[in-house]
Amino acid sequence: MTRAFSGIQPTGDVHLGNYLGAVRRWVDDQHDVDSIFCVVDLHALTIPKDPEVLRSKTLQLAQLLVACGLEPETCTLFVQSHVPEHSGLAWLMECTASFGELSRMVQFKDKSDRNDFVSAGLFTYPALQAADILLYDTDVVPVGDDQRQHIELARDVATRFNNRCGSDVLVVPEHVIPPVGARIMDLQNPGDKMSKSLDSPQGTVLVLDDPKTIEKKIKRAVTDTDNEVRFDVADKPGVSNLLSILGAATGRDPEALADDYEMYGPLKADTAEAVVELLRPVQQRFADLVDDPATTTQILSTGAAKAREIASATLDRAQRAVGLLSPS
Ligand code: AQP
Repeated sequence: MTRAFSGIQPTGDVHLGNYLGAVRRWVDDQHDVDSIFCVVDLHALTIPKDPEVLRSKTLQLAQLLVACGLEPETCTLFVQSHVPEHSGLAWLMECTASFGELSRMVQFKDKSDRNDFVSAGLFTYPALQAADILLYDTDVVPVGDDQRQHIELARDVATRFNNRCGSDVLVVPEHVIPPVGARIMDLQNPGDKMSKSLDSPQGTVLVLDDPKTIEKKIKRAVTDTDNEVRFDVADKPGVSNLLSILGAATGRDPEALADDYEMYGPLKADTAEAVVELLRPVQQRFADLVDDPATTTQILSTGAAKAREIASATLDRAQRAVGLLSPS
């Protein structure tokens, strides 16, 4: 069976971009592929965090993923730091990726420009991400468009490792990026992608925003003055973003949807309504789960044990292949 692996950082509140670009497809495909999903808390450390906030965001994110529809009896859901093999393989990947490759990562450039303190971990984190993926003999990595470059790096690093060690030690994965919703943009700055760590509360629709807030944010989305509804990302980024959101929420083609509208008002109203309806069941399930942390903690513990079985075999194989002496 094809194996899928993907992760999400507990760096803030999950937004509509995370949901449409990644999480919803994890949920939709979990019965068709062997699915492994991870709350990547080690990645969240690349930018300093309050320890208490990180701990509670990690649990809350796991609860939200279950509320989104991940079924613990169907897929494997765990927290990255509960499986120490991630750090073990990351070192081998850091020693396989080149300084030049890591320097070319667009996310590193963006995030290092936005932060006063730039950790070494922020620079090397694509190598940890490669390790996350490669530990599970992953065939496909369902992600949003912003992760394309990192998955390419994981492929290059796996191929180089295999070439150096003279065998097929690591499976070279493919990324899977959705045709619609792969890059949801900030509603106030449609030139920037919607992001957890960008300080743009009015431009970011959170999965747990109440219906009135969602409606307000979408109705105030930046468009332009000519009132022509057309899907044209370069010329009309704000309008195209709304069409993408509506298309992703309703399963329709954003370009075709444009023909249904002559003015921005109705487009915004329909987009807001579609998003509210899409998120309503998630919010209801989350409300049931949030006061019962023990259930999610148990799910994560079972998930980590399942994940470790696969991860420890891969790490051992990679360590032997690279020339590390076996302890026994
Ligand atoms: N705007 C987006 N549109 C579509 N997909 C998106 N993803 C993120 N932003 C968008 C996808 O969500 C998954 C989880 O993302 P992540 O937690 O690994 O972090 P990220 O990609 O760096 O996204 P954020 O929300 O902007 O977080 P911060 O601000 O912490 O970096 C990934 O599959 C991603 O592609």
